Amino acid sequence: MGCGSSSTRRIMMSEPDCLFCKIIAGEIPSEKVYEDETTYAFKDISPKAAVHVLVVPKHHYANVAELAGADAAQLAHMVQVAQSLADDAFHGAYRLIFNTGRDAGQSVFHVHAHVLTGETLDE
Ligand code: IU
Repeated sequence: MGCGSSSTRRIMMSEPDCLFCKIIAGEIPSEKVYEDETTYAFKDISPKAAVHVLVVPKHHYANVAELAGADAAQLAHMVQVAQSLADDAFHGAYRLIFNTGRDAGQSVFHVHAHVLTGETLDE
């Protein structure tokens, strides 16, 4: 399968024990809010804002640094998806978070952007 957001074609890789790979494959249910060839977005099961969506590349990368090194266009596309979601939810205002590493709060090691929007956020 090609990667529409990248100038190079990339095989979508999934990890057999990865929770988000299973969600993307439909093996575990999720509340999908957006999907295209390379990217999947769904509601976080434990929302920290009125709208809390996780934007995830279909290809498995462990964290944002790994993604940025391998496919910067995919990372830019995820930002565009986040922007579009926030345009619809809250006049384009949102917080974008990539927890990276267990000590920073990362619990799922398939890179995901937390998009917090839908209400005025505390500083
Ligand atoms: P973290 O940055 O790796 O901690 O984010 C993982 C998120 O995945 C966290 O906010 C969870 O609430 C969320 N999540 C989910 O949406 N669905 C699930 O089945 C599981 C976790 I497990």
